Amino acid sequence: MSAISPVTASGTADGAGPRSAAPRSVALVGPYGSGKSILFEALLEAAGAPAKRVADPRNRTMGIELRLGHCSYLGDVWSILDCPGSIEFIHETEAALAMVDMAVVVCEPTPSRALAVAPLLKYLAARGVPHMMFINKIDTLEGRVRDILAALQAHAASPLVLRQVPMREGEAVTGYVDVVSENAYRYRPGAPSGLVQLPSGMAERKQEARAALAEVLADHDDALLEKILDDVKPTSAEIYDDLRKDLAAGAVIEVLLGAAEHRHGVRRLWKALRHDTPEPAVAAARAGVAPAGPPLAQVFKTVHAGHTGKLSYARIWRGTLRDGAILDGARLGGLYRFPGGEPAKATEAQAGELAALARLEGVATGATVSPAGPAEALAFPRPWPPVYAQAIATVDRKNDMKLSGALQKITEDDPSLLIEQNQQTGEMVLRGQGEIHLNAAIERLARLYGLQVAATRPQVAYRETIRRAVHEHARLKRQTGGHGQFADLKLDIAPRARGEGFLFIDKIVGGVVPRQYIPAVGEAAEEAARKGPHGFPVVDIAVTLVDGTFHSVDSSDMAFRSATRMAMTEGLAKADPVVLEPIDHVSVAVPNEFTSRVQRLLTARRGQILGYSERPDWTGWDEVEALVPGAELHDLIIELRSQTMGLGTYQRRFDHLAEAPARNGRGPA
Ligand SMILES: Nc1nc2c(ncn2[C@@H]2O[C@H](COP(=O)(O)OP(=O)(O)O)[C@@H](O)[C@H]2O)c(=O)[nH]1
Ligand SMILES: [Mg+2]
Repeated sequence: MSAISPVTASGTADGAGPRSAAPRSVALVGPYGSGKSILFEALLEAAGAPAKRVADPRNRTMGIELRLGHCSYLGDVWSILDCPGSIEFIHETEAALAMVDMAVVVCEPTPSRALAVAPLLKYLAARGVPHMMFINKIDTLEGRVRDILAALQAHAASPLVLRQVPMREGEAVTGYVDVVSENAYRYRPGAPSGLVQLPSGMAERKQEARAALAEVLADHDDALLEKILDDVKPTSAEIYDDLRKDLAAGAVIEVLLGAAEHRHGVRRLWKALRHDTPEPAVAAARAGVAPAGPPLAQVFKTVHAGHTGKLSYARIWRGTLRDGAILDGARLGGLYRFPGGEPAKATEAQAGELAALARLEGVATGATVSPAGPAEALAFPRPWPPVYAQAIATVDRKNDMKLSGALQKITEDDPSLLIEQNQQTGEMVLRGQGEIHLNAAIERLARLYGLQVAATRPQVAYRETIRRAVHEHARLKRQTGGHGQFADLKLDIAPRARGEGFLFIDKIVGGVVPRQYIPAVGEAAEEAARKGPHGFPVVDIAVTLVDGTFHSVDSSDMAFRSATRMAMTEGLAKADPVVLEPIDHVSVAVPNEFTSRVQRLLTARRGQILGYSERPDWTGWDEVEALVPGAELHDLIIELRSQTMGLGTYQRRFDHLAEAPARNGRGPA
């Protein structure tokens, strides 16, 4: 058992209220570089469970690793998740958010960076996950907090309420005034902030913030509203109570300030978490977990670590899970908590906690498990549509059989990866959220399954067609030894409209080609169309058998097939063949300040802009629609992200085939 054990908590001096003794879970989310990992470390440190700094600097800089930490703060047990900031691992973050009781959105103290948290705020509001905001790096604050708040508010569905007013000396933020308790605190290096006298000149700003907070809360509290109308000052207890209820209901978003790196505002955040994070039963109800029943856990992330083997990170939704339990037919081979962010064996984990379950072979990410046998299934966030693809092939072809099994496993671990065997190109295509995401998957294939794979740009599924009708005569006459081969036929090969497909028409009259050979002609014509003069499948043609002759002894199915092939090969080459390329309907979502840039970007990729409109329910965002050749989409997401602060996303679907621009008269450009 780790050092953590739940204890009944009692109220503390500030904002005392009913307190939870049940373990709770919180996720730190926010854009890359906003300071989540440092805040994670600071929270653990303040709770007496100091975390090691992430050893691998790449993990820190790329923000691709989800990290779990456990601690107890003032007697309450907490599981804390440091979520990846990289958009390519957004599915992990969304999965984590479905598992926690509270989310802390960490953001930069700059109005222009507010846009970066918009997608998260949308997601949290849509999923009903209670959340607060932590404006980090307050030591670098240049403008006014109210301007940051206004910028953030534009992307939030509920009112933001400021819990702290910064105290400044010159430009520097030296502390804060707590809007509810009305106490002033000065930041102290390496120590909790100290209570100080309210600086002169701050009374007005504090009053203003408090009135603004009370006004928002009064929207859901008639008694409070009456007090405000009667000019009676609401008590702190009333405000604390309302704030907790409204926050849990998603009706307000409280905003805290701090500097994780300097450990400023960390205890204030802890107290807010402790006071305002709902009971674990609330998240369980949101997830659709029935309140009564056997212990139940849900896996939200799967990793394969060196010495611990497969680890399934899970939320315990109900009851207590014990090491050694039989889950889904597999014996639980260890249970880990992460005091200070490092794995430590535990004997059990309780409802409300996040824990890592070891060696649950065959249990996929998103699955539920219960020691009582097959568990009730629960919803799990759907991955975003893939935006990036690579064709992969084993370096050593004899590993091909092993590859499909391994791919199956890695998609079980990470549902945001998709595998597709392309029928036309024969390639195995791996799809996901970007280069880093796919490289991580390829690295797992090597590390876990010993598979070296080469990744290449996937081939485009080109087709071809003809632009001119031709009449072709083919005559097969062979005399070898005894039996000869004879077939003679005339085909009309003509273009059809786009999308009409292949058609074979039999116009033989008077039995000049006997009935029994005609199906062979039709089949051979269709087969011959599978590879046209440019090497691609030929589509949208009509082949008409108009005439022919036969020999009563030497004619056969085989002879007519051969003659058909000859006629098709010759005929298609003369029929002005042209390569067709797939054109996709692409819908790009971006903040509207990037709309015209995106239009230029798509145009440069031979896109035809269809128009743009406001993104439904996304104030300040547009959706640009265009028809773009599939050949131009391979790295679209990379350029799109680099031009839109990483915020642009797109969806695509096949729309139609169109003539590809010729290169030297042949083949796709
Ligand atoms: N000035 C300042 N920098 C900070 C603060 N917190 C984090 N940083 C810096 O912001 C950068 C990103 O921090 P990190 O925790 O890795 O961000 P993450 O990507 O959100 O996990 C690092 O260089 C930190 O040193 C802070 O409170 N003040
Ligand atoms: Mg990080």
